Amino acid sequence: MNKIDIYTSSTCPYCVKAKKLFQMLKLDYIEHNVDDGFEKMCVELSEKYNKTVQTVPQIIINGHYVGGYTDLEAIHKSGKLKEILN
Ligand SMILES: N[C@@H](CCC(=O)N[C@@H](CS)C(=O)NCC(=O)O)C(=O)O
Repeated sequence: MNKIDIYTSSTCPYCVKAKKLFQMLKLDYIEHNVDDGFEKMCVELSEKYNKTVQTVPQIIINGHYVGGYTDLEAIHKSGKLKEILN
């Protein structure tokens, strides 16, 4: 069982692309809409994963910090996504 968290905002095209990729791969995800808590998310994820977080989407898979859509697409294409999936 995989745990995929995606932090999104309602108007974000990259969020839509990321969710579409997960749907295409038949991977369930938990969506956290941060329209009302964007700054809080940035601070919390930056601290938790020791990264500079300034955009949505933010994607975490099985505790691994992935990053945004371009990062997700890159690990999908390279095959690294499979390595962090169960
Ligand atoms: N390369 C990033 C780009 C993400 C991005 O630009 N997200 C926009 C919304 S779609 C954003 O968060 N903009 C807020 C900002 O730049 O302050 C990704 O692929 O996720």
